[in-house]
Amino acid sequence: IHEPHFPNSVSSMSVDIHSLQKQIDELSTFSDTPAPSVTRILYSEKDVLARRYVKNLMRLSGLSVREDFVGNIFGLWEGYEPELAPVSTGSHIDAIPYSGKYDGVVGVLGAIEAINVLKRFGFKPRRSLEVIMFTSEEPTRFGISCLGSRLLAGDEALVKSLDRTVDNQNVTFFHAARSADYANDQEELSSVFLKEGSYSAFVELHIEQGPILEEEGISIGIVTAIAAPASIKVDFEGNGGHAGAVLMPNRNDAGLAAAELALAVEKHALESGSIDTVGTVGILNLHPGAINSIPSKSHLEIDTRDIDEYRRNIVIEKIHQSALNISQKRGVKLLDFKIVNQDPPALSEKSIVKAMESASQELNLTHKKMISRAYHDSLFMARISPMGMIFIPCYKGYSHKPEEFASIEDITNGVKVLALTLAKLSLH
Ligand code: HGY
Ligand code: MN
Ligand code: MN
Ligand code: MN
Repeated sequence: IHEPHFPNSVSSMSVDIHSLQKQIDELSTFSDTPAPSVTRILYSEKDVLARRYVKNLMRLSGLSVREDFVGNIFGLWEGYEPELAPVSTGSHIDAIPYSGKYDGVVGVLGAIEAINVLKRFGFKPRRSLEVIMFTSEEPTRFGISCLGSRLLAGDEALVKSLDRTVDNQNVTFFHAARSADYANDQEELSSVFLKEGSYSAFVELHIEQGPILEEEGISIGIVTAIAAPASIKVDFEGNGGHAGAVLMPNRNDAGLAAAELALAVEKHALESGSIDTVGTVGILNLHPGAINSIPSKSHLEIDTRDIDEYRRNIVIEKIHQSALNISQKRGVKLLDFKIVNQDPPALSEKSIVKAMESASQELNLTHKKMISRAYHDSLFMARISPMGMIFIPCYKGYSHKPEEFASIEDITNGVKVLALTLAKLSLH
């Protein structure tokens, strides 16, 4: 009979911080932009190299490794009751252009190290433990955020839409997936869907990507909810023409329509009635992009979020209304207003929040409950499994830029809380 093997003197759990730091640094070298920035795009040559690096680390930790058709990578440590639903943990390693080396990576390399910590300790998992590296949490290449975890959670409409999705070099999704040895068709993609109950719990370790923990000198964030993200693609079309010859009253400038809509996004977010509403126009392209040619086409992509889904949806409505008014007023055609995703928020499972809190307590780490304003793979794993997230502080809350930084002490604290939380959930 297996009495629970439990790390009783948790303080002696040891994290190999030098190897972990070295791995974070090595992984960051698989990048399409020069250090200290990191750019690692779905199915690119650097992404494939980074995947190989992670699979190798999983194998070195004695995990049995498998991949699904969209490229989610799983590393399993079988428990002594392998028929029970496993406990899973993980995050992503893809990186948006010119970003940092900790976003997502801490939750993948840190999860593998958490397994090493438990093995070093002689812990025997009851429920198997599975580390997941999710494919493409960032929307960079095909405009879809959390592609891997959305598919694990099951999304037929997404599989269909991928069949006609191309990136900005006009490469189709399936051509890119095939080039990285993953899915060839929709049927293989649908085989990725997981059944409800596949996991008894999912826990993600991630940098906060906000300033609160550092400002308040708190070591661990216990996430209680993840904000509701949405993204919209908009295309305007006007007549364009010669910048010198066309007089102002005769213009229908698609560039100015986009600029006015971008300001409207800011206005609607500011006037939502809550500080929790945000709106960003991170992509704004003008065609033909010549100084002396009036933009005949404009393409903008809008990211808007809120912890309150209803309030966020009102902002989306107002943005749509503004786009129609601007096109009317300026005689510019609104070619397309496409809501790419409009996701509900997710709540963490109470029992997992408790496990993370008691793990922090037992490790004598200060901690606080908080919401995540960034989205994560946890947002979609919450659709098929009880979910929890552990935050660690990051320098000035910087993220999605090369100055992103988390100290090895904070990463070590996060790994220990993750290891102890996984141990508790595995014995549950
Ligand atoms: O944008 C986000 O919230 C995530 O970091 N990709
Ligand atoms: Mn035993
Ligand atoms: Mn990110
Ligand atoms: Mn992330």
